Amino acid sequence: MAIPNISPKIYELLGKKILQRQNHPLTILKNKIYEHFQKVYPGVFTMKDDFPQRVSVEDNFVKLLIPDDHPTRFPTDTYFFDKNTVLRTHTTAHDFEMLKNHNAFLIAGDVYRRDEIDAKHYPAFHQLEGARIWNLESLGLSNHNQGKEFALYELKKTIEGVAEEVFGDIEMRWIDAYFPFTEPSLELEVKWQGEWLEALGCGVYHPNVLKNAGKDSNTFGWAFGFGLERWAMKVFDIPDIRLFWSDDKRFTSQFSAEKGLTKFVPFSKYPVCYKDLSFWLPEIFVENDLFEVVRDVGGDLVEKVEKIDEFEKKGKKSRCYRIHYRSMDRSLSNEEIDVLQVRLREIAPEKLGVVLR
Ligand code: FA5
Ligand code: MG
Repeated sequence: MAIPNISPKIYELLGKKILQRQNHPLTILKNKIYEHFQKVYPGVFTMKDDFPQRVSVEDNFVKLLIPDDHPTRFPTDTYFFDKNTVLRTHTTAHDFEMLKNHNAFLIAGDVYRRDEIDAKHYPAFHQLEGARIWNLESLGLSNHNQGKEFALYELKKTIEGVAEEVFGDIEMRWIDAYFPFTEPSLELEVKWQGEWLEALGCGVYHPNVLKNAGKDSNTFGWAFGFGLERWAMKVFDIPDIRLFWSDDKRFTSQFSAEKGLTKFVPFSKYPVCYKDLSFWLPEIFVENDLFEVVRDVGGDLVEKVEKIDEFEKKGKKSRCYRIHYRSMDRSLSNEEIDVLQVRLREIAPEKLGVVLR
């Protein structure tokens, strides 16, 4: 996959500025979380959500100790403008700028990743980042272990406070996680449609990250990154992540800043249309490349892409993927989907090196 690898579909999303739409559920939720922090920690957190989407590889990866050979560093997973700048893959890229002048902050923004397609995944989503740092001496702590313990306690308490305010009384659990830039690292999962859904990642800043931020060695603290869509799906009962990007009035008209956290009333779903794509694999095949090609052809009509079959014959590998086409706002005709499918069959061999079966 060559650089730059930002497709026209992604460029379209860059201009959507969803967090500036005051009556959009993601903005309503973001404001609710901001208000919670203002109420519980008056004047402590500085809020900023207008950072540019294009960030340096340094800020997004290097200073966060994400190694050169980590998959997220490759154009298979991340959108590159050029070899030194990317579409931010997380809001943590902005921590360095904020840490220059603030000891506690919240950042919200749209982030981009090449990813699978289904009700929970979309190549663009929103994160709400939070962080807080202290100085060991000013808290009367004598070493980093005490700092770590303090920060971890503070972090959990802070997040549980938000969760309680936003979700009320719900089932959730902490699990151990790994991020190169925090130690320890944790994830919070919440129950959604009977399944555990990963709602945020967080942890105690790795000392080298704070060093990269220009802080002295007595500094310590925590950071978190909420997946705003994941929380919003739970809070507003929104069943599909693609709805957040929809301009369908039947969706947008249901939410307002005034009404706050209300439940979404689903409108009837239009029928789904399945089309399969079978092919022999080339030497190197990356699923994310297929997802992107399908998305480029079908846009938001693609509800899901799933692998349904796989076999090997005389050393050749075959796969079959099922593409679920469905529109949010109208019935699709078989002819119209056939046009997309023909187009897909044209460009898949060219872009992916597969041989169609
Ligand atoms: C991160 O992005 C870290 N920057 C979070 C963090 C910040 C950790 C500060 C420590 C300190 P992760 O890739 O797990 O972590 O994403 C964070 C959250 O974003 C996830 O928990 C999930 O809720 C949400 N998320 C991740 N991928 C997607 C996706 N494709 N679609 C929607 N939401 C997603
Ligand atoms: Mg994660």
